Amino acid sequence: MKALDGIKILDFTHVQSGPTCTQLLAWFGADVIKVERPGVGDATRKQLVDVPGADSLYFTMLNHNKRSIELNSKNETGKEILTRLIEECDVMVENFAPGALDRMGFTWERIQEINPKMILASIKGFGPGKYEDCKVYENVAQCAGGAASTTGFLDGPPLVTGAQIGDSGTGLHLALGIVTALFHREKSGRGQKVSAAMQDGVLNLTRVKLRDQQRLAAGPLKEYSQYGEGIPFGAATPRAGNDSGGGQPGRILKCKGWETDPNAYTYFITQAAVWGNVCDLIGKPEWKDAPGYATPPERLDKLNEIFAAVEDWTKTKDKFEVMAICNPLNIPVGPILSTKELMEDEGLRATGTIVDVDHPERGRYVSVGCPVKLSNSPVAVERSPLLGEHTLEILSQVLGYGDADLDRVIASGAVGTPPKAAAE
Ligand code: CAO
Repeated sequence: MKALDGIKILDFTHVQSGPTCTQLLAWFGADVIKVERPGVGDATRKQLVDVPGADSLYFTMLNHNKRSIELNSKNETGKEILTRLIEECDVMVENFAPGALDRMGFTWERIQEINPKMILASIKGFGPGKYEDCKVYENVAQCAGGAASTTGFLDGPPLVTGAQIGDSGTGLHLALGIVTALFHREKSGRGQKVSAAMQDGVLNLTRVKLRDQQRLAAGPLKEYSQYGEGIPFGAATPRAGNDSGGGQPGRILKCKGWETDPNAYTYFITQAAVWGNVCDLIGKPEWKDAPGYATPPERLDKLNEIFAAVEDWTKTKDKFEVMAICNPLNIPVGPILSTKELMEDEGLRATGTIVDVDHPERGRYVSVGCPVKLSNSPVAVERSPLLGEHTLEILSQVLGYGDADLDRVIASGAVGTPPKAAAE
């Protein structure tokens, strides 16, 4: 039995943010019924296509373990089916542009009338306020949520990160909101509305930079490289390159092979507790007790000099040798791993964090599996559904439609052309 066995999710999500959330719930055992526009489906099915005629990796990697029903929610019979699905399901998840659900006729008030126990979970770009009507994609959220202004180097423009903190990050936040609302429903007997705005999700993940914004009032941020370089601070938290965001100084440093390999780098943290080990390792034992070097505050204006000396050492080793040597000395380091190296990592495959998935249209592909492991609810990653693959199954098994109902529904055009009709 899986943790969320018995929970039915009406999945009205598309693109990345919402599907990330419902994929997690599916991995934890919920029955996720993905509603897609007949003949079209989630736009990502046909975005960034690498195998002609097959669902894209963008779609397959975000929609594992779900069932797909084609349903035109603007058609009268489609609305009837959607109403029945709302009656049967526990949670409805959507990330339409603001107002789209209302325009379909399914306001929060209407949904509560249909099923008072329903949890309606929504992702929007912004929360209530001046931007609430805006459509938002990943990088807009990274920019509006504070991440971009604090990412990059001091002398360069703001940067977005490859980690999809706006989409997948908000999906994670929403998943937590949903299971919390399910837990609350056990006691209250009622559903509720769960909202997660992408700007809020990014800001939550950028909170240490708001910490630094307020610390500026007390003087320069001494752990930032620019302090040691004598560059004055401005009104807002500056971009800090690869400086550590915490209290232990760290940088990305070159390793052996950096001239030709763009990922021959390591992250290196000069944690105060192992300063002596760092000094011995890099051939600077005299720094252990030297005035100006012995304590963390004294070292703050010398971080460039110190990391240059550490880099002289890391450049003599490859990034895995750095890891092998530093770990026994309790020095926190991390190799810069490429996507190729991660895909081939045997350890990640052993834990199910990287998985191979077979797909009837595209063959075998690699995906990220569930990053959260529950000891009593193991995850088996199953391929994403083809468009409308489960339309008839859902109508008959979940909604109890008989043959006459199915004929009527198919004739109405509300569910596209499921296999039964296609065969006739
Ligand atoms: N049957 C009938 N109509 C359907 C349907 C279905 N099964 N599914 C969707 N539609 C309709 C919607 O009702 C909407 O119609 P109206 O505009 O007439 O009300 C229309 O399809 C388009 O929906 P949309 O506006 O959500 O889609 P879009 O491609 O124009 O915008 C996006 C996409 C992501 C910018 C927008 O949905 C959005 O801002 N979502 C919230 C934030 C978010 O999640 N962003 C992250 C996306 S991942 O990077």
